[in-house]
Amino acid sequence: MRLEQTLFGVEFQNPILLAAGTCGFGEELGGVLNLGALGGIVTKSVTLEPRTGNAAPRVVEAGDAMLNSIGLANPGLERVLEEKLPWMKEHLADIRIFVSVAGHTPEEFWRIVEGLERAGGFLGYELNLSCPNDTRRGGLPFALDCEALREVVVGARQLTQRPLLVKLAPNVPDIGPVAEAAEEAGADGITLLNTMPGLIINLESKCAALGAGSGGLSGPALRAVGVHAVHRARACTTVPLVGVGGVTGTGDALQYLLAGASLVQIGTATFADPRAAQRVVAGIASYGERTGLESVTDLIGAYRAEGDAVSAHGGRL
Ligand code: RRO
Repeated sequence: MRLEQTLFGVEFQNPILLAAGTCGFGEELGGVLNLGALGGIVTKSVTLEPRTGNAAPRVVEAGDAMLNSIGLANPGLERVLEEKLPWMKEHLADIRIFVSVAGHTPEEFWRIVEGLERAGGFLGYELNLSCPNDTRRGGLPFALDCEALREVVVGARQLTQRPLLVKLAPNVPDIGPVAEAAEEAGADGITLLNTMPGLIINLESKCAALGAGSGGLSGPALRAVGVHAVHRARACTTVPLVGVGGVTGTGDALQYLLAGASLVQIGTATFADPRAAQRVVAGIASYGERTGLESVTDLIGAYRAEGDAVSAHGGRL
């Protein structure tokens, strides 16, 4: 089975990417897995200024999930331009790189995109409008408010010809209209989903297990939420979708493809097994051989929804 596909005008050698926040800028993982064997990576979210992040502990296990409050720790735009992008340009030339961008205001997003535009070493952007750990001053993440989302995306669209992904949040009543708003505002692709707000309380101290209090839940517990979101977004939009949430094995990635995702990101699983993404690429290839498919694109959106119940909002559940 051919794993390659052309998206956003370029070829992806396979549909598996590492998710934002789980691979830094690639350097840290280079020694333990062959990044060149993947479809691509999404960098840690970049902010205008460097951020040291939230109080420790920043990550705790939660049964079938993980809760994090990293707090956007990153070196900031200038060091990304000076150090990270040149490194990626030299070492990761064969894979597709999206730079994740985060800010408190629309202007911050735009200034980062403007700053990055003069650099090489990456394909496009993933606008992180959905971080649960860095809500903009007094407000909600942009992805919880379609008008706020629209403003950021429309402005960013005017600044770049590069592919623009928009990353959405799980905690909305219906992801369909949010995905529609992202497409209408100029997104070339939509990433579904970021982590889900969560809280773990330590029974001894009666304090939060995370230093910052609440955090974002990820891992297998979130997979069905992500697959459903991709299916729902597929019904409402035409741009390529990128599925993320709870992929640990081949079958999980296949579900996202069947639901309509063209690309699949692996995040939390990499912490337990740095080679998880490589394993999934090999697993998809052998699934294709076993089932006699010609191309991975034959799988995308092949979910048979005929028997689904119809939901209250008129879409299929
Ligand atoms: O850095 C974080 O705390 C973080 C980010 Br930017 C995000 O988008 N999602 C998440 O779960 N954590």
